[in-house]
Amino acid sequence: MAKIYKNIVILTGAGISAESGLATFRSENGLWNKHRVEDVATIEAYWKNPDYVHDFYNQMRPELFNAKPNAAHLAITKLQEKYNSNINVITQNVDTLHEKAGNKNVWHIHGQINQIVCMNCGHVFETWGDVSSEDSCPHCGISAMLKPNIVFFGENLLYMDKVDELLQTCNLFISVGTSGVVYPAAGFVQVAKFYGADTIEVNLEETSNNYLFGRHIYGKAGKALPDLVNELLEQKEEA
Ligand code: BV8
Repeated sequence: MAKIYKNIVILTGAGISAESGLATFRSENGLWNKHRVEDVATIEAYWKNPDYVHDFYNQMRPELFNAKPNAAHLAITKLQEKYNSNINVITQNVDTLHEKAGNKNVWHIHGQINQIVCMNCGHVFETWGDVSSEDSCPHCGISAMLKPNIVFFGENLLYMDKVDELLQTCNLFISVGTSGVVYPAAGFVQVAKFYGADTIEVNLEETSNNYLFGRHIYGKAGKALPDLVNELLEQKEEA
């Protein structure tokens, strides 16, 4: 009997952007192999050497600005347009490929590369240019307190109230391209399952929390996700 899902949540990680040419974090040539996490992605690293952290993200910004969405991102737009149910994207990615593909309801729980936050007044503004500790906040004017609006290890995630609401009401939870090692995102599947959702993991290979998923689709997201979207749309037709 074909199942129709009223509320769908899609969690994405670096793997969904891999076919757009962006490096993931934990593969052999991943970002974390070239930089120690402790030096660039912790709040302590930022306070110890803000310009070292700014430079890490300044170098990343042009590549992400030029990156193009791939078939996996576009498949989400197709699902949102044709499946006509409540479909939200919770992404750990700081790139804007979901938006470039036309995805709606995108929640960047680890922040965004093109956003800067002032640690003094909390003002968030957008830029694709370089930022340094000399720059001052356009809102409160104070300098040396600007940080990429990216959630470092040891910082709370963004939009967690919305995430809680989505996980408690979703009937289908799909995880795409994440290794499942970073919490609390890696635990979202557990919450969704507890509230009765079906769970599907789409990934290149087995992940750290794959035992939590009801179904696994192994392969590249650029092929596996469009196939899954077509399967869901066909089921909807049959119902
Ligand atoms: C928090 C910012 C509350 C920088 C990131 C001990 C145990 C458990 C948890 C903890 C612990 N000690 C500390 C913690 C909490 C910690 C954590 O989880 N640590 C882990 C590593 C042990 N979490 C936190 O600190 C979080 N905050 O908990 O707040 C708090 C408050 C105060 C004090 C304590 C707690 C903050 C987490 C966010 C950290 N920021 N990045 C940046 O993004 O530049 S994490 C980083 O990892 C990225 O954000 C990234 O999004 C995230 C997850 O990585 P993935 O996206 O999964 O990427 P990865 O490379 O790992 O995997 C890619 C996958 O894709 C692979 O499986 C690959 O096979 C697959 N793939 C590749 N190609 C394809 C593909 N799949 C399909 N198709 C393809 N073509």
